[in-house]
Parts: sequence; structure tokens; C-alpha cells
Amino acid sequence: MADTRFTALGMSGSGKTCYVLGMYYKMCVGANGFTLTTTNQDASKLEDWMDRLDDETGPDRFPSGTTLTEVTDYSFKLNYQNTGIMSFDWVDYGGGTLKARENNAGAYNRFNEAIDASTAIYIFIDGELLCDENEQTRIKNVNRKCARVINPYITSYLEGHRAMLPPIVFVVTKADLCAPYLKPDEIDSIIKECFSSVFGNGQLVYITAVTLGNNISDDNYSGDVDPINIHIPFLIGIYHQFLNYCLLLKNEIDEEENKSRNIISASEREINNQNSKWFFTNKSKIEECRKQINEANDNINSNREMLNKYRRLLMAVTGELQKYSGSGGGFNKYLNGEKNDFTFDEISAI
Ligand SMILES: Nc1nc2c(ncn2[C@@H]2O[C@H](COP(=O)(O)OP(=O)(O)OP(=O)(O)O)[C@@H](O)[C@H]2O)c(=O)[nH]1
Ligand SMILES: [Mg+2]
Repeated sequence: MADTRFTALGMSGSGKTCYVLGMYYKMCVGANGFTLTTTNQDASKLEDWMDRLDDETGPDRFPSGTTLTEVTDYSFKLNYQNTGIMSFDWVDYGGGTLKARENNAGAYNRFNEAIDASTAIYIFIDGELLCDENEQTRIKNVNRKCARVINPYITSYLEGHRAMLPPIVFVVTKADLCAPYLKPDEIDSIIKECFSSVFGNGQLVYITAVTLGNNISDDNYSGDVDPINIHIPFLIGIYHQFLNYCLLLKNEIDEEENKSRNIISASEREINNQNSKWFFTNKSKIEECRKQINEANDNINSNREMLNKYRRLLMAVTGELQKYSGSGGGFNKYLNGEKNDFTFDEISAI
């Protein structure tokens, strides 16, 4: 069982399967110390797809559309400098499922379960919807061909989850195609307009645009594969899950350290007490207390070592994301609907 699970909401053709492929393509070889590994079964499938992406041209180089009955849990593990950080499942399904709903009950139910268990929700927006000279048409496309289905889904999710949403990451795909049509900051303003309900109080939202390569569509899709920003979405999910995990761990360790310190003080008091006696000093009691002090100290040290290891990994994830945050970078963060810097502040408690 993976540590956590992420699911993408996106219409058919929005680029969900290509995203999983691009993510593995980029990360299986490693980037800035981070690598992704997967199970043998998933690796074989993804490797076949990677070969086709490299060797073929035209539409055949991409995986074919995911059928209505397919729901695949890809299992990944993120490592930093060969130390495991977290395992996660990425759930992929045919986007047609979102429209078919109960008419395709088997996949729809599995998809709903996946969303329920997800600690970050990804909303995929097909970059092709933004490929129009007219600004109003770009907004209309996103509204009609994406938001119109996704927004009601989010509303019903909120009804079942006491109005709490996990962090939401908007992923605009095919950035290579849509970038020439867009004004600076337009992606954010379109998303804020079309998905206004998720920019409310307390809600964390991220926005990023990704591509399998800036020239991938050149000469009838024979351009080079060179994924851009593709590690940002899943790294944001990992960041939140891992941060929560470390905060819980820190609390547990603090409590345990308090208990250990109490044991140490009580044992020291008992040793002093025994040593201050003129007669009948209980040597074995002193020995037992010394043993307890040593055990408590060992426990404190090993917990601190573990927390240091996790802190180092969390710093690495945060540092990597910070490199890409803000204008001109790879993603923007919004809290309560306001643009917010992505900083190291949240991890200072650990
Ligand atoms: N130019 C460009 N095209 C892309 C990119 N990513 C995906 N595509 C195109 O978009 C098509 C659809 O991508 P998929 O990943 O299959 O879409 P999906 O969301 O999985 O669709 P369903 O399986 O039907 O739900 C691909 O066949 C490619 O032609 C990209 O980064 N750049
Ligand atoms: Mg697909």
C-alpha cells in the first residue's frame, strides 16, 4: 500500500496519460537528485510507451486514449539521492468516465474512491482549449469543455467531505501549443474565472503549465521530447503529504522525548536518593536506573536522527519547488484566492 494517492480530474484528451508518461520519462533517469521508481509491471508498460515516444512520429507516438473501463493505479516511489521519500499511487482513467458517470458505474465508482482517498487533487486543463486568437473564446472553451463538468463534480465532493478540499493543483497541458496565444498571467486569470469556487477561504491552489516538449509538435509531431515543468505537479502533492507526515512525527517525537526526559530525571533522583543513604544503598536499583537513563538517551538520539533525515528530505523537496515558484517560474500558489509566495516558512516548525 502506497503512502499516499493522487488523482487527476480531466476530460478525455486533456493529457492525463501523457502526463504520467512524461513524469516517468523525465524522472526515471533523475533530475537534481530526485528519481522515480515504479513496479516492474508499470515500468514495462511505461518503457514501451517511452520507446514509442522517442522512435515514432505523428499521433502514433503517444499512448492511445484510455478506454471507459480502464482504471490504472500507477505505483511510484520518489527518492532523493537514493533515499526513499514517499511512495504514491497515481490513478489514471478514461476522461470519458467523468461525463458517463453512473452509465459507466464500475469505473466511475473506482474513480470516486480514488478521489476520496487522494491527498491532492489535480485538475487537468487541455492546453488546446486555449489555442484561439480571441481571448473570450479561450475563456469560453475552458468553461464549456472543462469547467462545466469539473465544477459540479467538486461541489458534490464538498457535500460529502464537510466542505474540505485537499490542495488543488491545476495543470494546463500542451503548453507548447497554447503559450503563443496567451498574454502574461492569463492562465491564472482564466482559471480563477472558470473555477472561482475553489479560490475560497482557506483553500490552497496551485497553477502550473506543462509540456512534453516545446518542439514536440514540429513537423507532424516529430519534434524532440523534452518535458518541461512536468515534475512540479506531483512534487507539490508530495510536499504537502510529506510535510503533514513530518509535522505528525515531530509531535510524536516531542511527546516521546518529554517522557524520556521524565524517566531520566526520575532515575537521576533515585540514584541520588540511593547514594545519599548512609546504609542500605541499593546497588542493583542504581544499576537499573542507569540502564533506564541510557535507554532513554538512546531513544532521544535515534528519534532525533530520524527527524533530521526527514527534515533533510523535506528541505530538498521544498528547495526544488522554490526554484520554480513565482512569476516567470513554473508555478503559482494561491491561498484564500490571493497569490502567495512559496517559501520555507511552513517547514520551520520541524
Ligand atoms: N503538443 C502536445 N500534445 C500533447 C502533449 N501531451 C499530450 N498531447 C496530445 O494530447 C493527446 C491526448 O493525450 P492523453 O494523455 O491521451 O489524454 P488523456 O487525458 O489521457 O485522454 P483519455 O485517456 O481519453 O482520458 C495525445 O495523444 C497527444 O496527441 C504535449 O505536451 N504537447
Ligand atoms: Mg488517458
